[in-house]
Amino acid sequence: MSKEKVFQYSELYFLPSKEFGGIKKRVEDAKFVIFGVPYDATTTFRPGTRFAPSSIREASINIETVSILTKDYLEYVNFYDAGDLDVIGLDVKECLRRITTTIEDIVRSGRFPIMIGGEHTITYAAIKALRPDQIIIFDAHFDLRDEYPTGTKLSHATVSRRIYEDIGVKNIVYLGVRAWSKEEYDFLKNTDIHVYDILSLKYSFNEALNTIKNLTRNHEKVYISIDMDALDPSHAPGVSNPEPNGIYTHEIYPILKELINEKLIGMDIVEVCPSFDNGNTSILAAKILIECLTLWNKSFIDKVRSRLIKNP
Ligand SMILES: [Mn+2]
Repeated sequence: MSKEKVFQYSELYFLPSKEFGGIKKRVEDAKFVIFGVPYDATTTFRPGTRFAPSSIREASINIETVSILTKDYLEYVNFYDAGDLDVIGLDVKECLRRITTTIEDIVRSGRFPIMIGGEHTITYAAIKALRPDQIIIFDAHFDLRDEYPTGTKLSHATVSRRIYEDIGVKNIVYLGVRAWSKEEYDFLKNTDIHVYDILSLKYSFNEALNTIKNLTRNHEKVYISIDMDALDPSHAPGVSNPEPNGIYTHEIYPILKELINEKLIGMDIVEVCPSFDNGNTSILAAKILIECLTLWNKSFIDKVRSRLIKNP
């Protein structure tokens, strides 16, 4: 007997389920698969990003599911929230191995992964599985140290260095960076890594947006990683390593609108730290995910529509 038949008169008495947006869908129908990675074992400053997936889900069921960029509703997007990976307490290599295997499964089934962290280290595993030809990273930091702390090669502060050197994805674009070490700066000088520093975003926003528009043009497989500390601490206070003078909420929306198209093959949102949040960071992360999902979904619909117009 189906659940609908059992709860014929009382169905409305139940709280929304804990899936993202409170929306329960069949995995068979899904184009996108969301999963959480509650992992923060290499965190060096404010701990607690392991609590972000459930906190962001909680936020998502208490806000409206409408996207202000597309005017679409999350309910119309075919996504499936698979829950969280069992990674708390694992050694970092095993955690990353589980993520890579999970994403390979999602891709093999013809779907797109969306990962909710957890600390930024988890992006490494997604890149390993997906092998994009371009990575766009929103971050206050480069995460390009060779070791951090000394002797540690794989951590939240070295993740992009490992992606660049070990996986070999060289086309990295940074948005919102405003804090680095001399070692990272010296390393950057000998690479083609592209940086839109925060001052160009802040003071020449329209110019920066115009160049951002063309960023994905020559690429086929794009991955986007959003470290919530890219945003200003006044907008996103609950992160592990806050850094003043960041991107404002009204600035990230038009940027996402330019970047999210049918070339996107996966994305993550990381570094929300509920233990240091007043609640706003989880809500903003949930809202950004709603905007991203509806934009991404719309890009596929637009592509099919333009094909139909060409070949009716
Ligand atoms: Mn960061």
